[in-house]
Amino acid sequence: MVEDVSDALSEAREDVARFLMSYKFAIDTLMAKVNILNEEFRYTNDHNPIEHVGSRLKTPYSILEKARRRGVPLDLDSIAKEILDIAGIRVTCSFVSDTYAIRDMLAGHEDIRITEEKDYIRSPKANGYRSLHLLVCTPVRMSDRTVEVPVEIQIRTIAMDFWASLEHKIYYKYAKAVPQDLLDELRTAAETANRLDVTMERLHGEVRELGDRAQNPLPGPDELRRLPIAAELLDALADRVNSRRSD
Ligand code: 0O2
Repeated sequence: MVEDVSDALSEAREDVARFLMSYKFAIDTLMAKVNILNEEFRYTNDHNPIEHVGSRLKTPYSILEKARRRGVPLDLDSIAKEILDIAGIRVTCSFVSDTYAIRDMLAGHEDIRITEEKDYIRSPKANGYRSLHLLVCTPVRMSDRTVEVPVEIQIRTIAMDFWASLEHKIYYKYAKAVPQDLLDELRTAAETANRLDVTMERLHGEVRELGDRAQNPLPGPDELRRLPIAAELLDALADRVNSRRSD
């Protein structure tokens, strides 16, 4: 009897380990893709949109807790169908426009299928939370089969990440019962973080424009003359000036 229970337990532990393994491999697969983007930008572009990349695999305890909270039956098939953020990746970007650029780059991968997008940047949560959430599916090749594994990708700016990390800590410190005045301050802080993002994006655009101008200064008169349309215009102008002079 004791042996039966012990066998059943070790079998269940093995099932859970195998179940979680596919999520870990999905994270590894996607992290490799994001890291390639990161390296590529670091070496070949003047601006790297990626500041930081992290990942996490939900713990069995956290998965069970979420399943119980959501009323999901506690078997692996139901959990696989209903709990879609067992694997998570977070990409922290410099600017808001970078978050969408990263989304588009990921969407361009043939083995990344975006199944859901929650844009909490354009439509922030009531508490002020902002982030772009993508639910994606990616194939993972195991020894005997290929499985499609869901991964939640959160893409946000440094300012959004700073706010979310602190809000998360406060939320847990107060065991999810945060006093109203603190909630109000958090909302105000989220608005401040948003203003910071807007300002940094504008400054980034201005600096970029200055850089472009330094590299491609406005054409001088000789260069202008070489452009057919400009030469035509200059000739027409010269004709007009000459005809005025002779009047
Ligand atoms: P962890 O430890 O970060 O994974 P639910 O998953 O039930 O909360 P939903 O609608 O399935 O709700 O997911 P949603 O809205 O896409 O958010 C899921 C994840 O986004 C959360 O995962 C957080 O990481 C993050 N998030 C969402 N809202 C907030 C928020 O108000 N504040 C902060 N700091 N983070 C948020 P987990 O599982 O809660 O936590």
